[in-house]
Parts: sequence; structure tokens; C-alpha cells
Amino acid sequence: MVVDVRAIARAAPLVAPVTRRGKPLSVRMTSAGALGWITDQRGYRYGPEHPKGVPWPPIPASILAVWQAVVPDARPPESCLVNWYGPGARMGLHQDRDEADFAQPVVSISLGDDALFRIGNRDKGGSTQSLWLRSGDVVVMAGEARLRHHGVDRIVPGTSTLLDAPGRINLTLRVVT
Ligand SMILES: O=C(O)CCC(=O)C(=O)O
Ligand SMILES: [Mn+2]
Repeated sequence: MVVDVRAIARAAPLVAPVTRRGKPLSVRMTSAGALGWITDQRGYRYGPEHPKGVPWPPIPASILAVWQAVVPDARPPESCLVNWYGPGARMGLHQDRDEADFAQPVVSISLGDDALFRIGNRDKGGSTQSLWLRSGDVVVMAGEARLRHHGVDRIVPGTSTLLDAPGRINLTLRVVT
């Protein structure tokens, strides 16, 4: 799967995203599939092309197989977001809510270093729970959990030997339309 992710990043290089206000995010991103996730000063959205103007590469079979195994009744995923977390990277609490059909699950795969994942509630605020995501772990956000706030507080560099440098790859698969 890592070999396949490297091929995605060759066809559609990792982008250092910035928020609408021009603030850089610590995670670097690219995508595979019909629709990729774009974060730039025009906002957040799904789009059919990498910022350099090429279509996103197809989602590799090795990644589709995980979706098939864990959510066999769902529609096929249209988007595979590749998040690259270097040693200091994190992702703030957010909901995944830019998809049209919340009855479809979100599946995320962790590769490389351990990450401290936090999950809260559908509404903002309230208590949260933290759990470690380790290389090979798969999270399914479906049903009641589909719209819960979640994020990554930190990774622990050097906890996995899977990748040749410290860091973490997260693959997030979604049905968009
Ligand atoms: O890195 C993770 O485990 C979560 C990623 C995530 O929530 C997202 O890309 O929307
Ligand atoms: Mn998310």
C-alpha cells in the first residue's frame, strides 16, 4: 500500500495547503479518485483536478480492498485523501461534512508512526475521547459517528519502521456525491 501511495504522490505531488486566511496547515495533502480534496485561499472543496491541472490518479486496488472489506454495503469511494503528517503535524477538531450523503461512511487508514486521535461529539464542545491510531489501523466513521468532530493532536515520530522517514500517512476514503 505504501508503494501505491508513493505512486499517487508522483502523479499528484503533495501540496502544502493554506486556509482561506492564508495560514499554512501542518499536514501535506494529495488525493486519488474522481474527486480530490482541495484546501486553498478560495476555500475548501472537492475538485476533479490536482492544482497543477492534471486529473487525480485512480484509487489503487490495495486501498479499495480495505473499503470493500470493512463497508461492503456502501457505494464505492469517489475520493481518497492522502494526508502526510511530518513529525510536528496535527489536524484540528473538525467534522467531515462536505459530502452530499451522510448515510455513506468515511473510512480512514493509518500507516507509519502512531497518532493520538481525538473524537468528540456531533455538536461543537462537550467531552472528547482520545485513542492511539497505529500503523494498519482502520477507522470507520458511520451511522451515529459519521458527523462527530475528530482530529489528530500529534504523532509520535519513530514509533513505526514502515516508512523510511519519521511521519504518518493517513488515507481517508469518502463517497462525495
Ligand atoms: O489523520 C487522521 O487520522 C484523520 C484525517 C481526517 O480527519 C481528515 O482528513 O478529514
Ligand atoms: Mn476528518
